[in-house]
Amino acid sequence: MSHEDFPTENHAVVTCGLPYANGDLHVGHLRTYVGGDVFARALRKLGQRTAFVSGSDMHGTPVAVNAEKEGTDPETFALRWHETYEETFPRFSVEFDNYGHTHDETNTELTREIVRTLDEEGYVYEKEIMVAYDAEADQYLPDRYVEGTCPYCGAKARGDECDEGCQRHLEPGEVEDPVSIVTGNPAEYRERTHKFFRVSELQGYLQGFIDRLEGTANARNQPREWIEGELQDWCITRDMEWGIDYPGDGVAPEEQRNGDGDSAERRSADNSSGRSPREETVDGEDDLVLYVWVDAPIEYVSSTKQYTERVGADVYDWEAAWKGESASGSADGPESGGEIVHVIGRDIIQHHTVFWPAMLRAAGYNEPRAVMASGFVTLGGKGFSTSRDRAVWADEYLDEGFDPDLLRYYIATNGGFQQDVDFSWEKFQERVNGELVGTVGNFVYRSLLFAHRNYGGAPADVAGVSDEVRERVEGAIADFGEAVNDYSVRKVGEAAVRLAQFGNEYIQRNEPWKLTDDEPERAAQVIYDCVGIAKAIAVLFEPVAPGTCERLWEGLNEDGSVHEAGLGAALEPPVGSFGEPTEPFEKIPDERVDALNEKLEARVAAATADEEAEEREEADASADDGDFEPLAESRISFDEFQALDLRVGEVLAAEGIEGADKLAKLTVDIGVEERQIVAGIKQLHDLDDLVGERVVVVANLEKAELFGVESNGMLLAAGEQADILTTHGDATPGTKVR
Ligand code: B3M
Ligand code: ZN
Repeated sequence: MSHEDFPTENHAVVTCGLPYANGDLHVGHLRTYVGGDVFARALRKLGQRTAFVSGSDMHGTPVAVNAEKEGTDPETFALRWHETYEETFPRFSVEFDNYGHTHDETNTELTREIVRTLDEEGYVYEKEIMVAYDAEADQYLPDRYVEGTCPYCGAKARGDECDEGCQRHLEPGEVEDPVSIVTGNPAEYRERTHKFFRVSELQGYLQGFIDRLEGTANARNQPREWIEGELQDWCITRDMEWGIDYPGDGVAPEEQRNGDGDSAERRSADNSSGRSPREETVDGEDDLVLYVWVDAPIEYVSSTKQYTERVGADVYDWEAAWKGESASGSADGPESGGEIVHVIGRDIIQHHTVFWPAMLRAAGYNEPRAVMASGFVTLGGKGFSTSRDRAVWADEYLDEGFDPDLLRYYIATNGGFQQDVDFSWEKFQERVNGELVGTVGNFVYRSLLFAHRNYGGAPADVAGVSDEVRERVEGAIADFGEAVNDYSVRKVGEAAVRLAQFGNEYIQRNEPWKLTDDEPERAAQVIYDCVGIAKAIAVLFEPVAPGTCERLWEGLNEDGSVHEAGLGAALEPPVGSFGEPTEPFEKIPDERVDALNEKLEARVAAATADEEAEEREEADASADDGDFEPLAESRISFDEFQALDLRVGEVLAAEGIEGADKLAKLTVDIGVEERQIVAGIKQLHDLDDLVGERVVVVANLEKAELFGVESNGMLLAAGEQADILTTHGDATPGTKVR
């Protein structure tokens, strides 16, 4: 890539994180897809050759688990959701140039080819590891089949990701206290041979990469901690049936496709290696497929390839984007040709800034130029939850009959892209009625109506827009270009709204309605200027409100489609005559918002009640006698016990650690000194009440860093509810506990 400002001569490709084909889409999902769509449209407006691609993520445990719940096979299940997504995205004007899926032939073959290359280049090795296993269900428990505690931050975590805490990727075997989601039993461990990708070998490369990476600040900064620390190799196979088989040597691709093939490698696999009897009798083979995070990002490339296959390489060449040399000359690694921009949710930054660039590098592909990671959409400050129906659904929005452009505008411009946005219908209404109806709609409608009534369109015999207006439009074009180069979706939207604000002020200041009789030439100039501004708004606002802008464009009798118009069109003279305009946006009445609110509040209340009931059940279960951990088998000597330096402490201060659900930072007086201690108690205790409490501290525990905060010691606490140990007499801080 060039790192030159957009537009460049290179082929750009904008991708959106692939939705797992496992359930309905909600407004939280749409944030990323609308953001990606706005950005891709904006790049095209600048004249950048751009492909906008994505696809459905068909594999992995997120799909397998949900298919199993429904009693459907994963392929049928995932294909059904894939078809739904394919239909839903365009209804929000999210128009991918290609929308494929990870299970199709293009992606299966390309995945195999890339993995083979990694293998041939020496980036893959085999290792015996312990993987979670459920003896009762008689199956391995990869990824989401198991839940436990994150070893890094203590949050509740899934087998392969700390989704509620630090957002880290977890390797098989890393999650602590693993419990099977199939039976609820504690998982056992079994030894298995798996394939590993030597990410650690690319550490030096990745350090350079992260310095070059553009995009949102969260995506450029968060990975430093991972890339600069110890980089783990990455297990790229899983014990399951659903997925793409690890490619064997010399086996024709067709024989291994679709995760249910009968490859030579699999047939010769060691049958005594602890595979479940159930699986053996069903298909008599060793189920080892690629980890879903291998074939998923490869779909970005496959989808671009399918686009080229459809339109021809002269229109768009996928190889130029993903493998080609820079059009401006220099050809080496980072300087190579594509402008690859990944638009994702902030929970998958690590995959896109560590594993994926490592894979691309090792396989000889171009590296991403930018990663734009969106914040989440929340409800009442809490994350959406699909399973609890705490969400605003995509279909629900459409069923309300709202124009998709309203939601696009709201989620694209309400706060910076990386900020979390708390969804509310009032806020939605406020933005729609204020900026869309009040500013943009008002200006466009009143000027065009005046122009139509008095001149039948843009007044004739006007040489062009006035200098003042030309400068304003040029300024808006410059702001738009800067917004794209800042990766700011919000500022892209703001450029047009600001121009409309100016338009309102301009027409108000010049009062053309007072000029028509006495100063007809000035009146004509002002109205011509306003039509020019309206045309510029259609061009500049198209990325955010494509449907509305196309209608406006047609209303102005302009040629072709506003989607094809470049930024230069914003300065071209308007065609001239046009008919009676319509109002671009409609006001949302208060009653409408009240009804929507009522519905949403009831839903959030039900979700919260469910959650609380579940938490109580969990607490009761952990208090249950039958649930005690078995006593330790080995005994320790008194000397060994003495080695523990346990002290009485007094809590001087306690505060939550921002961004961490469970962690609190405590200042504890242990007599000899004050200690900063991080403890996983934030959700379980009222932190203010802890101040002044006596506690017991392990004073000689190695220092640790949790969520970037140093912890110098540990509090003793009992059980899941972190019942904090204290003293009952007058032992002063610093007293040793024996
Ligand atoms: N399918 C969805 C997620 O984790 C996952 C994205 C893949 S992008 C290559 O948000
Ligand atoms: Zn974590």
